[in-house]
Amino acid sequence: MAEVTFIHTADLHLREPGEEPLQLLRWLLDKCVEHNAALLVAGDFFDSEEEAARLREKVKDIFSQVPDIPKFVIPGNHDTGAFREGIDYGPEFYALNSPPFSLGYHEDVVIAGFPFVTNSSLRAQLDEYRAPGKPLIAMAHGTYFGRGQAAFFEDVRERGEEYFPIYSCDLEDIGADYVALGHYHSQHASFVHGEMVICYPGTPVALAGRETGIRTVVALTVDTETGEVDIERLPVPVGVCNIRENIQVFAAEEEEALTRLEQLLQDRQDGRVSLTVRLNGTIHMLERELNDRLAEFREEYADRFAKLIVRNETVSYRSLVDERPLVRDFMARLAAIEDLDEETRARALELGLRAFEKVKGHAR
Ligand SMILES: [Mn+2]
Repeated sequence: MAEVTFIHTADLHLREPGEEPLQLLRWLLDKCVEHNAALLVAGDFFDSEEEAARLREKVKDIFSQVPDIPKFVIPGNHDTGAFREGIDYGPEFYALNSPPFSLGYHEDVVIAGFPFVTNSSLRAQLDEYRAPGKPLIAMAHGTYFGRGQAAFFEDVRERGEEYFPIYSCDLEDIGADYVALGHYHSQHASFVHGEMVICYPGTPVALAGRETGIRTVVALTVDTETGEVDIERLPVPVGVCNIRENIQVFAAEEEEALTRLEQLLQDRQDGRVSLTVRLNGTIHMLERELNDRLAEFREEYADRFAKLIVRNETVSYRSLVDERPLVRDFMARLAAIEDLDEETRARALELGLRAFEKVKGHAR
């Protein structure tokens, strides 16, 4: 059994200033050495062509330190012109940058790179395409449109960038074993379509708050006899990651929610994590009292995170609960219902309290 390994990432958006981008690049290449893998960058290696010009010498130096590692890169919408012929990024660097597609080779695996083209689509670049043989990896930088896959489209729309649509039928025509995509930033997403493994690795370092969760790159192995692909996510030890959590609060059980908050702060404490916690639901406690308690947590935990935000988005129903026995009875009954998940219970209480408030002043 012969296996060939690659490390797949995309959307590094390298830019000056700072050491972080170069640290990321060094780490990536170290991983390639460790896994005896070739590097695949599925677009937007640089944040812009200007940044590419600024960073070129430094990137070339880092690449040249691992002259034996093959590096396959396609341009994305941010760095379309950064890999024009003649630009030297050192040995074993392959820019698959000639539209409609360019081929690269590593051991027995063929890499078909579809460079980003403005106002185009993957379909438009398949006219002259004939499957170049197997096993095959396809690389493209664009937006996958598929049933139940609205997240990719939403992410690109939020950033207001071009789509470069990719449909599953286009990928079927390409017939790859692995499809290395880029352009979707938010998080890692991989799925199987027919015989293909399709993967967006997400940005390796969070560039914006909407990119949540731990950042990873993908190590994939291709079995050159069967075409079978295995993927593994490698956590990136550089940069900050954004974690968002919600805590549901149930009126008169605030202490329980605060215990969960404390547990969360302990579990998540990490100098590289930017944590946002939202408290939703209903409270009986005075709002000021809850805010004071949250301020204490912030004070205690703030320096254990890259950034810590704790938001009180609860609604107080103190007087309603205190003045109306019927409301307390309703709450007790709701609390007594077994096998009701916490979010549903909190939501039911919220709706119930809102309704009680509306009829306030009417017959008791
Ligand atoms: Mn992009």
